Amino acid sequence: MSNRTFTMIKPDAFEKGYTGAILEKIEKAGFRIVSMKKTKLSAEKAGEFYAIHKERPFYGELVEFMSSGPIVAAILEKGNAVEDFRTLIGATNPANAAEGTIRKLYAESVGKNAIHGSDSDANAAIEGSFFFSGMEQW
Ligand code: FUP
Repeated sequence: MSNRTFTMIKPDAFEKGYTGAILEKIEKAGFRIVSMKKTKLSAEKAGEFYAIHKERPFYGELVEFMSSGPIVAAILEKGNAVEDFRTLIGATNPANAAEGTIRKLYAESVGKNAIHGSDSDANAAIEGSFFFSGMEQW
């Protein structure tokens, strides 16, 4: 069971001013913020982050969107972090997301879906290291 995961509040949610509400939901669900920063991805960096999706038809759009504005990146801590956080954010497509989930509340489409959550312990470590370095942070 993992106790850390990685998240990004995506440009759509940041732009609409949902950052505070989303962070409140995350903390109320029992996650502790280990590291957090507001930043902006270059297209190159966004492409690198999502390299696993390079062959998918939506890759170009995804990279363009993720580099279109500020994001908030964070490392979160809680028992069973990866799985519990995926439950909290809901399905990739907000149309399929459960009531009360972050994507149901704040996402507008499958592409502009408000928030990212790592899908495995291994990816949480890789993604966390992409934004944060130093033992005190990860
Ligand atoms: P998730 O793990 O829920 O973030 O979803 P995926 O890893 O399958 O997809 C990563 C990102 O690609 C999504 F957050 C948004 C984007 N995407 C699309 O734009 N269209 C799709 O059909 C699927 C994913």
